[in-house]
Formats: sequence, C-alpha cells, structure tokens
Amino acid sequence: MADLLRLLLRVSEKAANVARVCRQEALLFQLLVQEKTGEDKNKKFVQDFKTLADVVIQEMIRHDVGAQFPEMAGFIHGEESNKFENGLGESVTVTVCSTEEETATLLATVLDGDHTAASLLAQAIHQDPETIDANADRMTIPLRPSELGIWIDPIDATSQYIEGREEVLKEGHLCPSGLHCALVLIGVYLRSTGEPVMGVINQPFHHKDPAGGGWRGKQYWGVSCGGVNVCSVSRPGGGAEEDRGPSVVLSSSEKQAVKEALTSLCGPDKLMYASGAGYKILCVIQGLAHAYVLSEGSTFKWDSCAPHALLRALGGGVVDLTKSLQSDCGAQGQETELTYHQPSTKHSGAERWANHGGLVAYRDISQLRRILTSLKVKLTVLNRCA
Ligand code: 2IP
Ligand code: CA
Ligand code: CA
Repeated sequence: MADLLRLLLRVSEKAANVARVCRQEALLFQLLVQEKTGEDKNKKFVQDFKTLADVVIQEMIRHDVGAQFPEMAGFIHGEESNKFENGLGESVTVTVCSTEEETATLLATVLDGDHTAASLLAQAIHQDPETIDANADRMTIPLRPSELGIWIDPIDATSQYIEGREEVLKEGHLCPSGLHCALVLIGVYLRSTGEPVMGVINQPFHHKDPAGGGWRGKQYWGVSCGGVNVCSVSRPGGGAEEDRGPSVVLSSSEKQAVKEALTSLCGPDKLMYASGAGYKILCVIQGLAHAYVLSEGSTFKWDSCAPHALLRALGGGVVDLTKSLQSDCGAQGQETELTYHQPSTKHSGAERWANHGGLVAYRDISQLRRILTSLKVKLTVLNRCA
C-alpha cells in the first residue's frame, strides 16, 4: 500500500496549495479575513469563507482517495460536512468535479457568483503537485484498502491560519503560535481495531522561500503496521533520558490544577504552551517536548489520528488520559491507546467523535509513566497506584 501513502502525500500537498492560495491571492485573502458586520453579514459572499476552504480541502481529499481506492470511498471521514450554505441562504453541496471548469462553476455558486475567486480555488484543486518524498516509494506496506478508514482535518488550528502571524522557525525550538501551527492532517486507521496505521501531516507554512517565492511547506509521514514502523522524522539519538523532569506541551486553556501538577514534576521551564492540537502532537513527534497532556475532551478523531500514527511508528503513542488514570500502573499501553473506529454512544453529532477522556501524546513510554504517576498523585484521581 505504498501507493496509498504516495497518494496521501500528493493530496496533502494539493491541500496545502489550497490553504496557501487562500492567503496569497489577494482576492481570496480578502474573503478569508473579511469581518462580517451589520447589514453585510448575510448579504454578501459566503457565511464563512474559512469554512469553505476547509470544506473544499476535505472534499478534494475524499474525491482523490475515493477515485483511486473505491473500496475506501465510504470510509473517508472528516471534520467538515460537504453541505455549505452561502450568504444568500442557499444550500450547496461542495464536490470536486472531474474538470477544473466544472469545479469552478460549482464553487462560483457557493461564492455567490464570484467567478474569479472560484477559478483560483479550482486551479489549486486540480493542479498536480510538485514532487513528493521519494523514500515513501521504497516500502512494502502490509495493508489492503478494504480494511482501512481515513480521518481528515483539512486545516487544524484554523484560528492561527486566519490570524496569520508569520514566525521564523528555529531548528529544535518550539514556537507557540503563528501560521506554522496550521496543519493538514490525514490519518488512516484499521476498520477492525481502530488502530492508526498511517499518517500524513502537511505544514503548509513552514518557511518562506528565500528567493521571495512565498511560503513553502513541509511534510511528515509515518506507517506503523504488521511489524513495519517507518517515520519520516528520525528517532532521537542515543543517550540516557534526562534525570530531570520531562518537558510537556499544553493548551494555554489547560486547567490550573493540571498546570500545577505538571509544574511540580517538570519544573516551570519545562512546561510549554502551543496552539493547535495537531501542532502540539507534532512537537512531540519532533522531540521538542516529551509529551502533550490534555485533560479535556476538546480534540476529535480527525485531530489525533494522523499524528498518532507517526508517534506509533517512533515507538510512542497517544493514550486516553482518563482511562490511563483509572487503570493500574502496569496497564498503561495498548488498552488505553486511542482508537478511531467507534463513535461514542453517549453523544450526538460531532461530539460522538471527540476524544472525551483527554489524552497524553508521548514518544517514550517511560516518560508517559512518569507523567501519569505524577498526575495520579497530584490530582488524587483514583489514587490506587500511589
Ligand atoms: C482545534 C485546534 C485548536 C485546539 C482544539 C482543536 O481544531 O487545533 O487549536 O485547541 O483542540 O480542536 P488548543 O489550541 O487550545 O489546543 P480546529 O482548528 O480544526 O477547529
Ligand atoms: Ca482540528
Ligand atoms: Ca479544522
């Protein structure tokens, strides 16, 4: 199934092009940042252009994957629905057509007749992307399309994408907010067990082309199944784990009790904050933090599936925090790992797919154990291990 990986890399690159074009083309950018106030609010253009960018990206991925792998067509899910209501209250189903012209015509109806904006978007959707990672070609992946499902977050950290603050990234440093936190996430899971087996993360705004050609992106990918564990990000070099506390990245809206519990484990300088659920897991993948702890159910299957696959390929994972705190010390691992195939029966709508128990993303199981042990003691939740 190396051809699925290649396809996901290609389609994630097209998604990144759509995300970039929406910021780079003045006309689309204007729609993206348009403040809708008063009278204007319901009259003109789309109800929310940023939602359109998301919907377009998701549908494009669904279209391209379904076309090459028809067995997967009914199992490609994402954050967005393809029903879109334009500023005139008309409901339009956004689909990617077989030609650029047809797609442009359809998008123009969503964009209240703005043909120029529609053509720019259609062009990015139908363009063949530049080269992809050649290393992805040389693999044999023991998976069949009929056993797989997909979770897509077309743009994670939308607020950072819209705000658009440009940061210059420094190698080896976590940069808490800015355009680079916006990611395209495509995760593949096994329908039978819900295990994440393949993931592609595209960071459309990784660096600026020094020759003035605009933003350039970066791709990260991983495969973890049937004894194959390959990741485009390398494992950390040897050497003993530090004796001092682990470093942990959190959402700035994390609960005070959790921040305090982790401060006493890590020390204040090892607690970091960053935007974007996907970006925080990417920081763990890159070794910029030992773990990402989230105590609330504010992420969804489409946020965690792709980066989870990369972490597994590196020997780490993403566990359900609540379940992990309830389980015995030795039971951390397989049975508490997040899965992606079953909705919660206690919830409806998008909430069915939330990671309700919170999560811990980690690369090294010994760091996971330290964090969980400390949280159990400090939060005195089912304190059976202490
Ligand atoms: C969001 C986004 C937010 C994150 C939230 C996600 O997804 O990643 O940044 O909150 O959990 O659901 P935080 O940054 O506080 O971790 P989206 O941007 O796709 O809505
Ligand atoms: Ca998201
Ligand atoms: Ca999103």
